[in-house]
Amino acid sequence: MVIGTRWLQALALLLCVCGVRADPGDILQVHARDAIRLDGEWRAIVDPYENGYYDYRYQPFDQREEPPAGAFFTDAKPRQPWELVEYDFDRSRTLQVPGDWNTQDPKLYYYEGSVWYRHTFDAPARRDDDRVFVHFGAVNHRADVYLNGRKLGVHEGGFTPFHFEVTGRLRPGGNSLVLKVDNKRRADAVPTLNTDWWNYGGITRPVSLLVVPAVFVGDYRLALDSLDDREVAASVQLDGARGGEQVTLALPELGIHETVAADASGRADFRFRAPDAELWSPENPRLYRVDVSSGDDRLADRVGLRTIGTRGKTLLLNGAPVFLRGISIHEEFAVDGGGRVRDAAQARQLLLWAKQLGCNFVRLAHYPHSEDMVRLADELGLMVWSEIPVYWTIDWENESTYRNAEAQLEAMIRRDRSRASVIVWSLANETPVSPARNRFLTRLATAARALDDTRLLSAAMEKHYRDDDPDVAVVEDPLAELVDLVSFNQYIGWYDGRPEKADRVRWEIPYDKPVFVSEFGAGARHGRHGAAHEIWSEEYQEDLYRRTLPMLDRIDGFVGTSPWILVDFRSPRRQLAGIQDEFNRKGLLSETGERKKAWFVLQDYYRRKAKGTH
Ligand code: GCB
Repeated sequence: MVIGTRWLQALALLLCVCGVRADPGDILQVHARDAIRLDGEWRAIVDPYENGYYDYRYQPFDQREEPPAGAFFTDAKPRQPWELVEYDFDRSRTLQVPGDWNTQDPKLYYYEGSVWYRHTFDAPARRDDDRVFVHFGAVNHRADVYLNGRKLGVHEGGFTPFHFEVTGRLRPGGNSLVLKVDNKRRADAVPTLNTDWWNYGGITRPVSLLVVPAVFVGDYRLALDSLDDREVAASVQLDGARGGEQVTLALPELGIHETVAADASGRADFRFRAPDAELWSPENPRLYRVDVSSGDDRLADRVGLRTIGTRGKTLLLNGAPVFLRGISIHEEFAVDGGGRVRDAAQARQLLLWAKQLGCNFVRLAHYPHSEDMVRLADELGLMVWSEIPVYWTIDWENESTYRNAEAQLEAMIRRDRSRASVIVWSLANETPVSPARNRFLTRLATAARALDDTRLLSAAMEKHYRDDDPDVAVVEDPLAELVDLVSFNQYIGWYDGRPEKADRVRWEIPYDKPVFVSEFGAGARHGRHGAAHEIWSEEYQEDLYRRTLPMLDRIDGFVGTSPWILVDFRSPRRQLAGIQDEFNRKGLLSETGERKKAWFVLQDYYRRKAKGTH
């Protein structure tokens, strides 16, 4: 988006703030391009009073025609010896990007507020017509972004990518990119005030510059459309196109090379057969190289081909019944005292643990994880559930909250809809049934299907007990009508009675759809031993797993589970000293990767499921 005039800039700003989208111009699939990474040490100023943003009457500096030097985004220096400028990025501390701030400095551990980040860089080499974008993998939660003192826009939502076009705004050297990053929780945000995970602030995923031709591939998607005749459907969206441009899509290993002319909107649709293609599956995560090009622009990607669907209560991968041997994962890696996953190596370690457990499926909770995670899942052969942080008590009546949720859903789906690993988009987690919530989630479901009708929709729902029989658990929710996979979380033996209760509960789930148990679990401190009835002992957690798994096997239409959770994770809600110490202890691994006894129970169950002996 090139912003030519102040007026347009003001309008764009308004749109950004209200609409939550950073930029209508598209540049997706950045992993398939050469990018210039701006990662490393950035200068940072911690600004709890937002002194660099508001004047002393609490009026924002960035609404002024000529912001004063005191506005931090001007990245100013005194021009005269007597000039008062009360900050200096060059003398300020540094923070690592990508990275959360909480685990980089003990003083920032609990911090929720604004931090200014600044990075300087030279303009990349480009030809006359080339366009330049700055792309952010994720910033939690709100980012106000400025380049050379001018506002590029605002983005809200802590786990999805966004970008701005900066063509014509760069100086040859010494460009100043400034972000005000604010992770204050808000009742009307998504997620809302209350969550059971750490609210890591910062620029948590990579920042890159992308140089592309005037007309470039903004987005593309590709998926196996029909199993029987191995028909593949793909579409490419050019940005800056007038129509008529040639677009080529090739899968060289399959001998496919197709060229189509773009329509007036820059879109080119492809449909072809790939009779020799091997299908992607956890047992054989075959990926094929895909080259997409138009004019001088080219993307190089790798994709898997598979189908996912349901028939009655059966889940079908590539047309055959499949059982999801899953585990839930938070995007956190605290082995070395860190917090939010910082790089692909940490993401890989989490997924390798899941593989060691015998999983073929991971639930990436409770927000979109990094693109690395999903791409590694493609490579390692793990099916993925991906979700947005519509968690617990969202402000259901608030239209801007809805738009925020939908923007996050759209960004998640558009980023990952060519990933074979992703089989489920999930809309919500444990949300209380009400007419307003049902309307909100119905709209989200419609939006999700319009963006991608090749995957399953789900949501983690809840159960209740039948009034006339407390041993009969029922899953009934208007949301179940909207989704393809009926999923629910249940904590029998932890929040709900003792583990023995699992031995007698029966289930009533009145939908002709597959059933997935998206959470169960119990807390245990690694190394704490005791009898099976002693809470927090490894034996308690082990006993709960031993009793829960057979109970789940008794559910009609049960197609898999993702117990809570792979690794202990930080949560401000977990305050029991000596046991929790601000960690949710339901991990099968401690935060440093040590196995608890329940790990082996689940591993054994999954071995038997994999062999089909269960
Ligand atoms: C849940 C939530 C999850 C929590 C978990 C727990 O139902 O979905 O985010 O962390 O329970 O441990 O209470």
